[in-house]
Amino acid sequence: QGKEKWPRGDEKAWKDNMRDVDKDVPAITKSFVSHVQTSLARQPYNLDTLGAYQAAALSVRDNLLVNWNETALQYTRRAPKRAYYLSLEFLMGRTLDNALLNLDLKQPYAQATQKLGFNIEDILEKERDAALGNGGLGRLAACYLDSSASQELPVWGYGLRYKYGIFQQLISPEGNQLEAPDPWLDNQNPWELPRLDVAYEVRFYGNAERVRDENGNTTDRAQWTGGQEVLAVAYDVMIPGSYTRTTNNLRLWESKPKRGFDLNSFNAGNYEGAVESSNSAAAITSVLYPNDSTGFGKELRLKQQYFWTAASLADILRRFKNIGKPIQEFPDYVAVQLNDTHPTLAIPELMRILLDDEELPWDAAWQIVTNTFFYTNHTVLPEALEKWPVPLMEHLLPRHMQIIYDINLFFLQSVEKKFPGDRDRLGRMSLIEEGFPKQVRMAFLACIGSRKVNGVAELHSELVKTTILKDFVEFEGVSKFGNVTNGITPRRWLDQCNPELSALISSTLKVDKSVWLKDLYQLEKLLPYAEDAAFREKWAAIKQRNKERLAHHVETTLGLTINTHAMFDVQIKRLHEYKRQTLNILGVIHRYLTLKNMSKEEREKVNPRVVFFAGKAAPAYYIAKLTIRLIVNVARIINADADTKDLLSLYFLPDYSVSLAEVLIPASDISQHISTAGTEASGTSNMKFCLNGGLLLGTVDGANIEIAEEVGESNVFFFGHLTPAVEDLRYQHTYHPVPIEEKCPALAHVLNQVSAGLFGDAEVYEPLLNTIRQGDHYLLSDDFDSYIAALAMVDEAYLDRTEWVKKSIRTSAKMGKFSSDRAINEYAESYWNIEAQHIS
Ligand code: B1H
Repeated sequence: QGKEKWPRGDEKAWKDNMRDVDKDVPAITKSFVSHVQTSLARQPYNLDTLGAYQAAALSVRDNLLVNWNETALQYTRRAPKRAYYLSLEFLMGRTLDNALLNLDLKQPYAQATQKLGFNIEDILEKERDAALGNGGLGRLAACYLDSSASQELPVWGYGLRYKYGIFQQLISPEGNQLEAPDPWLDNQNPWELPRLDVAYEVRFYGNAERVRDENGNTTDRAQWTGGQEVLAVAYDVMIPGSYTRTTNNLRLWESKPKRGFDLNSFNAGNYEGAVESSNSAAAITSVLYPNDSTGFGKELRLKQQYFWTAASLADILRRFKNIGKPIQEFPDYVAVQLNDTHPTLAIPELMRILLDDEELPWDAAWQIVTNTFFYTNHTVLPEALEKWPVPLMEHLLPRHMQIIYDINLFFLQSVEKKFPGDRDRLGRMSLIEEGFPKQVRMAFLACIGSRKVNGVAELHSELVKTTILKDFVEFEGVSKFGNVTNGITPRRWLDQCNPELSALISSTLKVDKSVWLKDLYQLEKLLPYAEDAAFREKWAAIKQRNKERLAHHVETTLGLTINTHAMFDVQIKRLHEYKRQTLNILGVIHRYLTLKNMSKEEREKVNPRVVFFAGKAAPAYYIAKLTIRLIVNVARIINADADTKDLLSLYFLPDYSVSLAEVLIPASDISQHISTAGTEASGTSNMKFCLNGGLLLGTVDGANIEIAEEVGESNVFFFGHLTPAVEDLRYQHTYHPVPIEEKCPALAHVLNQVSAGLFGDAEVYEPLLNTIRQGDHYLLSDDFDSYIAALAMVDEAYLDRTEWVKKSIRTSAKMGKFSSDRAINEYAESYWNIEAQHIS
């Protein structure tokens, strides 16, 4: 180390000319102008703000690359154990602002661009979101990358470079969601580095032939040949840590045809056939599936999963082999986190490599595999548990299907040993679900192939152990099953989205933000300031300006004027029945009807409220789309009602995204997290709102529970039935249904008004209303009255503004636990066994 020979040429000539990170305004100005001149080939007189964004981005990227190269070099030299986060989704949002803040270069960039005639905030607004994810699961992956780099942990992400991210949501005049493609790569992406030299071949279809030994008996090995071969090409995205040199890597794979065209069919004059293989290869990474916990079964999705896990494992294995250690030591150098079951094929794929290529015996291979992988479950909803039809797997991945059968055979033999004669148990635990067709249960495969399994909040991790994986806890012992409560990065979700609050915190604590942003428990020191009237005033004034910023955004994008003196009440998340946006909109209607019935005098005592919704529905999720339509049409009626519009208004903001969340979250007084108890695994936006001083109205579910534990129940608004009651209530609905009129007259009245056409097209909403009238799987009729009561308590509390602001300060002050730094350190220490690497 240090003594090694300089690789080539004159060492001094290299070192004197190596670029360092720009730090001062002159260097930044020079780099910016140089990118305008050469990279963009443009002139000052015709440079628009988009061009300025591109030049700024290219210049920041140069800085990132300096650190990124150095980080990679030092990791290679030290060869520490590394962790890899395999996720089909990375919901990154915008990069420039985050990179400037993490590098502590925002000020000098603002000055440099100012001098050249641009406003940095306008420049930042030109960036398109990188929206390679659906919702919480994808954004969690992005927060974890930020925290890994900030904590100087050697962690890489692996994902897919979708040509189209999550669809763009449009709302038709009738209120229907329409989906348009998101061609996010159209204006070039300065944040990625194509690595055309890093490419792997990935096979699909073909035949798997068991290898026979000299006596003609089949062995554990097989040969997989034929079929289709495509190429996985790497694109690297730099992930800067906050106030550190560490810049990690997110490697995204793009699919390409192995050959541009097939020469044989080309010669035969079959042009279509010649380009066909090229088309289907490119299709693999063309689009992100927009389902978010609903609906599977598409062959192309399974192809995506295998393509990505195969390329990632090949890359990881190649890096491991460069260290020169025996394959048995693989788990000492590599930990792989499976983000949900989507990358579960990595388990049979590593088995295939170890058996067929490395020629290890089965037990040795299985030993390595089960010490390498870790599996995070993100949902216990039965419809979201991945299962793949056996015939499809056999066709697409014949060798992997053999391996899965073998894993299952050995596994069930060991279950049979522990629970002799328990056939029901074998059936329940089999990796193969009986039926037409048979299906592979991916969560079970992920569970038995992993060293540890975790859920994403305390309650959810308990539910994993007591419901979907109960038999596995009994068989493998409870110590394999853990919890890592989710977290969020305070860099993006406080410093970046709420700069004024961040500055107030730094000046009040007299601590530089570089310190408290990486030690979020320090926020506790704000607690005494809840009693300080001058501080409260500043705190409240910042919330007010954030509300005005949101109002301004809505005004400029939608042309709507919003009353910023009203309470801002926000529910933003994917549309899903279990998240119960329907409960919220029916509550809004209830409030509207109540207001309509009030006298003028009574109305004068009412605090005005503005309700915001945003979120996308899966394109084929009919009920979720109907909910959007109802919200939009309720908004149309009540925002136009002169009797009530100053007291209640409602907005559905189209095309929810990370960057829209950054405007909405700091502006909220109260946010809603109202899933049926036991259905929302964690939720992460709840943490974001609270960190920004918004109060929480929610059910006793997911991470809401832990938030209340931290901030105290007096600072949150809880309502609704608890998880243990849910099963019984559902049973009642099915076997002893009580008409809604009897059970919950207030709700029945609201439903009847919708049915009667108060918000237009009466019959259109019947299928949505019937989900409540019949079956009511998500228990709206059970929770409606306590929901309305909780909303009234929120109104009541808001009247005492001093007390409200105290609650707001106390809430934010107690969010230390929810930093993704805490979460990622738990993974690093208790799961992956990796250590921080300081990059000098
Ligand atoms: C979560 C998903 C999910 N749970 C399948 N499950 C998907 C499942 O496209 N798919 O196939 C996409 C997403 N996402 C969310 O994860 C939970 O609902 C949240 O409660 C949780 O906070 C988040 C992060 O753990």
